[in-house]
Amino acid sequence: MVILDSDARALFAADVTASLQRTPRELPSKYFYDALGSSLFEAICQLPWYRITRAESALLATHAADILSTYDDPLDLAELGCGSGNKLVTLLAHGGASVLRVQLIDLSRAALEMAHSQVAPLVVEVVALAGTYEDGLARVPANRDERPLMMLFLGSNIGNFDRPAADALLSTIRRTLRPGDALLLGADLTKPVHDLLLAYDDPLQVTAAFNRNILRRINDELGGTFALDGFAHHACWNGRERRVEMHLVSTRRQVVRVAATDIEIAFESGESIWTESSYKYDPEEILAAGAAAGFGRGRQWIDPLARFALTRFDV
Ligand code: AVJ
Repeated sequence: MVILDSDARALFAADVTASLQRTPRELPSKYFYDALGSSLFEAICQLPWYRITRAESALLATHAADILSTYDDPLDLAELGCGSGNKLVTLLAHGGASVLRVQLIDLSRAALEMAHSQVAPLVVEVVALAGTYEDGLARVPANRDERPLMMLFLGSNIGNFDRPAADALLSTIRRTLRPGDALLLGADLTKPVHDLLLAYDDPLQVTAAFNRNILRRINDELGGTFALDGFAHHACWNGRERRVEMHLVSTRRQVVRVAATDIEIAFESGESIWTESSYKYDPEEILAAGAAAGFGRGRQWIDPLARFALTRFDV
């Protein structure tokens, strides 16, 4: 297993420090995914109120052969943010295509190990890259051969980026690919606000634990002094931006220190840390974003009940 390591802890410390000092205060959502955070996310995927994963897996299982059609000869896959690897297994099991090499990219080593062990028996070779999407995209070309490659960017991970950043990421993906390659993009669609809020503020409070875990992680890895009971999970719909936002709201006046960068932050009661945005899309908007990034017209598979779309863009 190939592991990339830029100085992850130093980057984490610098990002935490800069974003906590911003107005409004923020924390980058990519730091949710340490071993515990990735496990909590896997639990979220099983919640009845969070339908993204089930809807997407069902689309993958039903349409795998169609999604991988046009590939009569062996191909390679690469997945940005593979998590547990469950979706790759679904695609490989139902696709009927011959996949030689799979490149796995994820921030969490625990997730990578799990994905690696699930996917390895089904293909010839697995390359695992621990790092950000940017790290992974920079490495993918060096780890491939002449075979066509399908890049997977699933689970509505694209929803964590604001629209300009999502467009920029799609362009980067497009530039990483070559003619004959493809991108399979999973994106959650706009739906009634009540359904969205239940998905991000579930009655079992698993999402609240997932959200607060970022503070636990700062405490453990950077010498933070966050009181985990001093921050409340809050999810809201921002209709103007068409995104669900997650926040951690300080329940009292309190001072928090982070030893790694020697900062001290005073929170007012009710002051929030914005931890995540999950942008929601319309099907046509996804096609337009792909076209703007330089892809050809996409083919879509939509779950009309859960309101989730898979789109295949060819290069
Ligand atoms: C994995 C980023 C797609 O935004 O829906 C789940 C993460 N956050 N519940 C999402 C998440 C709260 C998820 N993504």
